[in-house]
Amino acid sequence: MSRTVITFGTFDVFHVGHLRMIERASELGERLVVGVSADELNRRKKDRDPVFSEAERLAIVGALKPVDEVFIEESLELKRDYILKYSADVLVMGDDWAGRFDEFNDVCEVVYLPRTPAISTTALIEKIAQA
Ligand code: C2G
Repeated sequence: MSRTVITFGTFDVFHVGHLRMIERASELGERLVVGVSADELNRRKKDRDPVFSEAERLAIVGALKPVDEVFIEESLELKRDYILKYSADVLVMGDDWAGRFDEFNDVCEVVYLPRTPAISTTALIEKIAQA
């Protein structure tokens, strides 16, 4: 049976940690759907504007080979609706969110994958600012 995987993220200043997460998520099924955080959601989560707009981040993630479908994630509270809307069998999140989405175990499998060490959007922004 074909399995749909769903994952979420901001994917701002796209880097290899993002890519590895998407590649590993896609290996858990046949179809990968990615929710890209809205600019407004990012402001609420991280207290800053993303470097790239939601339209740009959506275009970058949507162009990746392992990604079948992208959409804008408007709110963290809508996760259950998104899982059901895209008929996801597996929810994949980075382990920085470990345990936070276990409540969706009733509608799909919830998997937390380890983050790639030593790389982050925040660290990249700081490195570029200092260059
Ligand atoms: N990631 C990773 N390794 C890194 C950095 C990020 O594996 N070094 C993963 C994160 O764990 C996440 C994805 O890449 O699964 C996207 O990362 P972010 O853009 O930082 O995602 P975040 O803002 O945490 O958004 O609904 C929840 C969110 O929208 C998650």
